[in-house]
Amino acid sequence: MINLYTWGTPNGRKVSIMLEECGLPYKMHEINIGKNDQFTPEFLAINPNGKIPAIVDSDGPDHQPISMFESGAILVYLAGKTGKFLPASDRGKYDALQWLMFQMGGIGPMIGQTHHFMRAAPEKIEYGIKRYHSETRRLYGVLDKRLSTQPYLAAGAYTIADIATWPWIARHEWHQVNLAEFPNVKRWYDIIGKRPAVVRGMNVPEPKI
Ligand SMILES: N[C@@H](CCC(=O)N[C@@H](CS)C(=O)NCC(=O)O)C(=O)O
Repeated sequence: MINLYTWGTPNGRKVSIMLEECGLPYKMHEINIGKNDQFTPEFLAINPNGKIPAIVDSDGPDHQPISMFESGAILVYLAGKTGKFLPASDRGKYDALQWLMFQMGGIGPMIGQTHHFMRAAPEKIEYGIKRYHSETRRLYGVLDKRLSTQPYLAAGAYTIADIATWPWIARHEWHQVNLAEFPNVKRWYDIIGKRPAVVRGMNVPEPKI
């Protein structure tokens, strides 16, 4: 059984989408980051970095338990466990991994900063808003160009690179990007958004009104 420690954020939903896509049974534990649940000793024992998502798989390598943090590493782990969503060929695998790293090092942190400066910061700091919004738009441009020649981000197939990126693009209204300006991203976004596992994974945990 896999225990998933998560909250309703793009990084958390990457993992719930992957678990749903792989058809792996899991038990979800809500870590309310607004209430600082991520800093309890019990959770820090699983992720010393104090951030969601994390998993504990009772049936890890050699059938021994394993705990994992960092959403990208968790996706690679689950792809290895199931043989799904990471191409078997070296060329396909490295292509998927480079786009996964592009998400982990670019899309996630930069859009995260855009959300912070646009929505969370107690004062509206023009410099921060401009800096991260223009970087966000630049990253959308990279995605759009890539998706103008490819159906998915990597290896001609739906992979963990798409699973990692999609929940961030799902927050396009938060970071004030009009998808109509990035038609290839929009096509990709619409197709993936119809996958039943994506719909289910985006409801973990159920959004609270
Ligand atoms: N690189 C990490 C980032 C994780 C992350 O930033 N998680 C956020 C929610 S999306 C969090 O737990 N924030 C709580 C905090 O920073 O205290 C990953 O991809 O797993």
